[in-house]
Amino acid sequence: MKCRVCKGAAVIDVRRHNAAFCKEHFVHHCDEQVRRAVHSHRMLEPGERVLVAVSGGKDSLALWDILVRLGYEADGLYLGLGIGEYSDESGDYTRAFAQQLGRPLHEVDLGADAGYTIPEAAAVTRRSPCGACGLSKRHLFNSVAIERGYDVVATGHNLDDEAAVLLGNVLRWDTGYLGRQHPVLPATPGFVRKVKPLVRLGERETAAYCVLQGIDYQVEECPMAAGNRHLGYKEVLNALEDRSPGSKAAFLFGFLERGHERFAGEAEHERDELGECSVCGAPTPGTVCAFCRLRSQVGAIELPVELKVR
Ligand code: Q46
Ligand code: ZN
Ligand code: ZN
Repeated sequence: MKCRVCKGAAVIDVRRHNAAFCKEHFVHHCDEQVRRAVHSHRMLEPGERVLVAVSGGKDSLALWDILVRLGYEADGLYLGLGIGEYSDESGDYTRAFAQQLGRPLHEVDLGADAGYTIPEAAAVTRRSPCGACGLSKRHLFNSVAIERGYDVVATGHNLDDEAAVLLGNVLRWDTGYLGRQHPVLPATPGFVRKVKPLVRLGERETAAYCVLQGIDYQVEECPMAAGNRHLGYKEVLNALEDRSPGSKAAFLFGFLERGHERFAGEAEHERDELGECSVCGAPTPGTVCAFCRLRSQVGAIELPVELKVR
């Protein structure tokens, strides 16, 4: 196996691109994929302050590393989810990497700062932990970015994640989600811009990137992910990709180029109908936002009597 660029010994092949790379040119390949994603979707402007949502896993640490090397002013935000040993270790990997990188890391601990952990929220609401987790992340990434003066939140969703989400949305023909599924969600009143600069890299590539760059990351999957629908979608897509390399990318990029626009109106319609949460002021379609409702359900805050009936 020879490097496509320098013909030296390759350390990894990327079947989707029908190419293999040595270490130096693989790192360059990853940089280029991020650069292309950022430019073609106008994710970031020079001089903007970027808040990278870091979990301690390969994707978010690779993203942070690449953005800093590409010259962006990118700081980290780590959310302690309170998922036992898994969260303790994830926090350790994240802090160690922030030190290595020499960039500021903001931390929010759900238990100490919001009054609940993910396992507690799942038990009280009797819903899936990922539901409570997803809504907490969406709320806090946004509110911390606004409070601390960041222009944009970047998350480590990669090609595999986005293709799996797309498959789920298509299987249900969820037109609202299809309208919102894009590597850039522009800023709207009460929301900073959200971007996914890793959409052009698969998870095998982000893992290899970390190993080659000496980035130690949390290899364990979240113990609460078991039974998560996306894992099933990923398996199906991996089977397809195995038979015909490139199908995952064709599925996702074809949608972004030719399908997304047709659903975008749905998402705008939903956004137009948002008011302000009467507890925290965040944009919400109801009177109290989902985050504050969750906090009241777990007993972390008391809602005013007139709001409880809803
Ligand atoms: S961290 Fe949270 Fe994931 Fe764990 S509880 Fe589910 S959503 S699986 S990315
Ligand atoms: Zn090379
Ligand atoms: Zn609220």
